[in-house]
Amino acid sequence: IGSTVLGFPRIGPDRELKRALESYWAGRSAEADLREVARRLRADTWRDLAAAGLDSVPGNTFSYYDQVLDTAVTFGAVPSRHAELGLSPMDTYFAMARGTASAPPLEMTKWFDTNYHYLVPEIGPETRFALSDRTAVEDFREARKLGVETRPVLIGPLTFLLLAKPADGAPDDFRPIDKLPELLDAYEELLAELRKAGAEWVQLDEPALAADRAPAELEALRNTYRRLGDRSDRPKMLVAGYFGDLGDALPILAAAQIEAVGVDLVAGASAIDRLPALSGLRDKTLVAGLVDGRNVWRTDLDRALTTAATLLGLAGDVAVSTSCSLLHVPYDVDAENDLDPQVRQWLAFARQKVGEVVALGRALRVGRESVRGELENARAAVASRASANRDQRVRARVDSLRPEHSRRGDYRERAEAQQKSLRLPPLPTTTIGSFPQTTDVRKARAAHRAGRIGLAEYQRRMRDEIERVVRLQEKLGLDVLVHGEPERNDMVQYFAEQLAGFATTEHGWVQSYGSRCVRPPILFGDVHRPESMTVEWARCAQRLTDKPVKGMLTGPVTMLSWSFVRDDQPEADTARQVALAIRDEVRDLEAAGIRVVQVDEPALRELLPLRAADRPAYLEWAVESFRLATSGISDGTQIHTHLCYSEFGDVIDAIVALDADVTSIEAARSRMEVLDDLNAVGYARGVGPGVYDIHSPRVPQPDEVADLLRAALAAVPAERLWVNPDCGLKTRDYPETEAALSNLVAATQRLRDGL
Ligand code: THG
Ligand code: ZN
Repeated sequence: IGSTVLGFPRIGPDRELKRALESYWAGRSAEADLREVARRLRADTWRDLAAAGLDSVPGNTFSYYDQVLDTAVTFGAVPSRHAELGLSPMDTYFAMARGTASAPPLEMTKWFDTNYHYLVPEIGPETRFALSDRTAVEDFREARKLGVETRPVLIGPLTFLLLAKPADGAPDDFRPIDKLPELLDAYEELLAELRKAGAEWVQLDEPALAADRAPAELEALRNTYRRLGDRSDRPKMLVAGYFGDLGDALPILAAAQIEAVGVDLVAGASAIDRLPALSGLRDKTLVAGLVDGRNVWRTDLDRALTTAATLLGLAGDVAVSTSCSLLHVPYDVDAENDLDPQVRQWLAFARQKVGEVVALGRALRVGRESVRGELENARAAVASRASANRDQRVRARVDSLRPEHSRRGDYRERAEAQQKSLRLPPLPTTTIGSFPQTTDVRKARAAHRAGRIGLAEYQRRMRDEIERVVRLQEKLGLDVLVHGEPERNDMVQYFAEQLAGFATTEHGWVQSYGSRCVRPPILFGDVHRPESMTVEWARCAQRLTDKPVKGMLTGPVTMLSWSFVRDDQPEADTARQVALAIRDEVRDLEAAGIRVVQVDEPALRELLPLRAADRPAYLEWAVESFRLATSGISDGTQIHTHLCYSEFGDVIDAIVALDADVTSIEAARSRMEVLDDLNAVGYARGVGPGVYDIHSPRVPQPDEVADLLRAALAAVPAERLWVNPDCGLKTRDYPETEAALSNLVAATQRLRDGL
């Protein structure tokens, strides 16, 4: 295999696929146009990867939407509600991804602990697996025609089934993994076709092995690769496990009848010590994931070579690779024009990482001398990064922290002081923060960014918008108002642009799901807040009204989770620095007369480690950093937090430990059941279970909202129950927002009258 990468971005260096998809969905272009854009993206990727000097180029890394969805379609796992629509294959695929008026889409959820989201296959006892789509084979032939021999990448059968959920109506004891033997029939057929088409290698991705696996699942792993391995009419198999140490699955793979094992030596560096004991590796290729596939730092090539050298005797052959697919990083640092040259020198995006893998492979095969220049440049970058980034004032401040900095007064006293200051009615109403972003607002932001309007004109337009939003909330009769966030695009990006220690990119797009992308900021150094970030906007809103205006901030865990974070110190230390910057902002808001501050942590659950053993340590720093950010104020200032989900599961105790005065959560879809979950763990603070789903354009009727509130009142007393939508309103229109909020207030009033 030599040098390779496990996968590559596919949205296009200029987000060509995003535009082609959205134009097709809007009916502005034909299927053939979309296919042509896709064909070009694939061809460019193969050509670039081959030209860069990779010994083995991954194939089948393209997807119109999601690789898990592709796998479901490949093996015929199309739910009947989508199959029965009678659409073309392409439109059936998009119906599964996005739904239609009559058929809801597959559920979407996070791909392990990354920020990528996949579609959850629905598997029931009736699912009939069969090789139904031959895209993987066609992709191989297409590349070969262009002169590139690829190694088709497939999701492994075990990971596919472990990520699936039982279809509606499946018996309670049914598990998708029960269908493994039938699925393997279809995999065997695909492997045989790939072999027939001429594929020498195939890559089967099994990242599910980086999470805790039950003994029966490990047994299924053994059986899977015994069965597939036994076939003679198949390509050689590389089974790649990534996103962590494979734990008990590693010896099983080492002993399996496969030709190569891929290990993630970045997220799972602990595996290195266990490799020498695995004699099964002696006749296999060890594909060493030495280049971080999901962060943006340039690799310390000397260190990687040292690691590679220790591996040489342990396996039949050692190949150099990325730790995981490069799907999770942007295309090209060279596309950035405004990056600080020093920071730029520390970075490697997908294209640069391909170069690193090639250099490492050459150093191993031909000798270090053959890549002397690359090694020297990398060494200089590593040295520069190690000597920069130290802000002694930030470090001294973190070092001086004591436990009392993360503690607030007794909740009952806080609640009393807050009620005295805020004088809220029972069942106070509020929103989560953002109001619809009108075209005028977007235009003003873009014009300011491009220098077409000056700061004063920009601020005037934003203030006008804030005034409009405040007046609207007063008219609707809401109790705790917000300024509406017209000045913000992405919340993490907004704060990153203002904090020292963060860089933002122009073109650093990473696919989040389907056609949607984010540009994660790069947290490269010690973080502090040179100036207040939100105070002027909040003050502007508070001046307009006697009602309390809520200040809106993003919490430290979410800032980390949605950024590329430095890897030269523990995340806990980085989180503390970010927390202190937010703490300064919370205090400045309080000093400016803002009596309610919301610190959102929608990503609290997202960073949860894949292995249960690692979770307590994570939750400890996550909770501590939130408390550090929110404890620098008087009892009378009310702290809210917002979490974008309702199934707390593993984080419910942490939510109690955050010690926020009010927590708003998603609940409309789970019919207030989350309140019982919170009661069960002794949560006794304010809670705002979302009473309507902002992800849908549907306007809830007052009766509906009143019913939900009645259900909520059965679990939470009126003094603690807040009334709010379940998330920000940024993506909605004004007409529906006004109607929904008006109904929300009317329903609340009805319940208040009955108290
Ligand atoms: N911000 C950041 N990361 C995130 C989210 C976020 N990760 C998790 C979650 N939210 C992902 N959800 C979305 C939802 C919408 C979009 C992207 C991720 C989206 N993006 C625009 C697009 O692709 O057209 C671009 C947005 C922009 O201009 O910045 O709609 O909220 N950091
Ligand atoms: Zn939310």
